[in-house]
Formats: sequence, C-alpha cells, structure tokens
Amino acid sequence: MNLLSQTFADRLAARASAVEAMLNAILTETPLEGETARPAHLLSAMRHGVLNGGKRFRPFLVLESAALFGFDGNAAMRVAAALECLHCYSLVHDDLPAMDDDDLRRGRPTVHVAYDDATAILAGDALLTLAFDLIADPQTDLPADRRADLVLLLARAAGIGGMVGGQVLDIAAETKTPDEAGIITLQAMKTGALLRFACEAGAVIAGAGTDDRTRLRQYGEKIGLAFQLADDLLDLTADTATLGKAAGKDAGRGKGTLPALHGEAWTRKRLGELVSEAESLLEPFGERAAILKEAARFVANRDK
Ligand code: GRG
Repeated sequence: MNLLSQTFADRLAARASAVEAMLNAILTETPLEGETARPAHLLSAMRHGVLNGGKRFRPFLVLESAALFGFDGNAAMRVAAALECLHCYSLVHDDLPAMDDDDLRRGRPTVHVAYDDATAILAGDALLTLAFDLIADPQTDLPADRRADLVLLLARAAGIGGMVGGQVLDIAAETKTPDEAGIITLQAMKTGALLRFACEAGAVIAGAGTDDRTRLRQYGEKIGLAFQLADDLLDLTADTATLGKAAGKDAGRGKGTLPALHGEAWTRKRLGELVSEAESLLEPFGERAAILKEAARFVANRDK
C-alpha cells in the first residue's frame, strides 16, 4: 500500500485500523498450542480493554520506524500489536480503584467498571503476558536473535526500571512532590520508556546497525518527554469529553507536573524545543524520515 501521499492523520488512521484488525484476530477464543482453553469472560474483558479505541500511536511508531529502514513485513505488525497489548494492560491496571480509580477510558467504561476488579487485574495480566508471547512466537518472522532482543528491550522498558517503576514513583509523588529532575525521571520511566521502545524496536526489527538503533532510541526519548508534557498540559487545559478520560485530575490532587510548575507558555516553548531536537536526530535519514518528523510535531500539538 502506498501511504506516502496521504496526510499524517490519514496515515495514522490507516495504521490504526490495520493494528485493530490484527488485535481482533489475535484475541479469539481458539487456544494456541500449549494453551488449554481461553475463558470467554476473560477474553471478553481483554477485548474490552484493547479494541475500539485509542490513537494506536505506539504501534504507529513501531511500524514507521521499521519502514524507515525499508522493512514492511508482518513481523512489524505483530510487534506493534504486542506493544499495544502491553500499553492497554497498563491502562486497565492504572484505572483500577487501587490506582487512579477512573470510570472512563477512551470514552467508554473502564474494564473494572464494565466487569469487576478481579477480572480487570487478570485481563491486564493476560495482556502483559500476551505481549511477550506475540514477539517470541516464531510466527513473528524474524531471526531468533532479533526476537530475543525485542523481548529483552520490552521487558526492560515495561518493568521495574521502566514503566512499572515510573508508576511507583508517580504514586509516591502524590504525597511528596519531586523536584524537577525527579519529575523528568519518573515521566521518562512511566510514559517515555514504551515510546522509546516503539522507536528502537523498528530499528531492531529491520536489523539496522548500532548507530541507527541509538539514533532511533534517542528520537524516542525526545518524543517520550514531549508526549508526557503534552499530556500534562491537556490535563490542565482540555475537557473530559474531548479527552475521553477524566481531565483536571493532576491539578485536583495538587500533583507536581512541569506545566503546573512553569505554566503554559513555558510548556509550549519546551515542546517546540523537543520537536526540534527530535527532528535533528532524524536529519541523516533525509526525506525518508518525513513521517517520523511529523510524528514528533503530532505529539507536541495533539488535542487528546
Ligand atoms: C499500571 C503498571 C502500570 C502503569 C501505568 C501508562 C500508565 C502507567 C498510566 C496511564 C496514565 C497516564 C495518563 C499516563 C500518561 C500518558 C499516557 C500513557 C497516556 C495514555 O496514552 P495514549 O494517550 O492513550 O496514547 P490511547 O488511549 O490513545 O492509547
């Protein structure tokens, strides 16, 4: 499919529907080899947490980063779907009463509201496990060392030293506001690590060299920071109907964020700097990186 003449929004939408179709096909009742049965209630909760919503921006980054190096195979789709499963697990767990206690996600009832807490915990657990299944499965048609690299990279991005660790720092920040460096560290872990993985994963999938892999990783770090900064700004400035999730939660809890610390004008300026830094990292790739440069601008300017 030639997507190059499409606008960024069209391209994001086209990638999102391809990812949606793959997720729909993966989340079926038919057990895989080595599985015994897939309980219908659990499957239904997993489907509620994953299908019909979301920007699918992390899968988009996996697919576009791989495409930057000329890779367009099904393996990139499977890694993209794996990352979305892991991201959705984090949202399902984050919405639980023991964490953010949210009723609304992507404009719909959260999983624990539509089902119950135990089912939401277990649906999240099963989505997390499924992410690693999808990458390790030989159906992800990559050399075994690349699949192993991706599993390791995702584990490090998602676990104690990445997203989960960041979530713990975030919870601690509700009782003791961290300083600016502390806020940046927790955000790089909680939100940035998965976005960084998305970009570096494209390079790994395509078998790119070390320098290119590092460049994509650094680009991912820049847009990770920008993503969270934009998210915090939206929490301050957007409404719940637009976001499809509760707005104003951070301010309501007196939670320390960079926009709360420095104000809207500073935040917009910093977002502009991060976009320029992300774009500069892609300069060596010339025109081929045009879509990833647009992705950096999309992150900074998004309205939901
Ligand atoms: C519970 C282990 C665990 C981790 C939770 C991801 C996360 C960590 C919490 C979600 C809460 C939150 C608002 C995080 C900030 C940024 C973020 C990850 C927003 C949601 O991602 P989007 O905007 O959502 O890509 P969609 O719905 O488009 O996929």
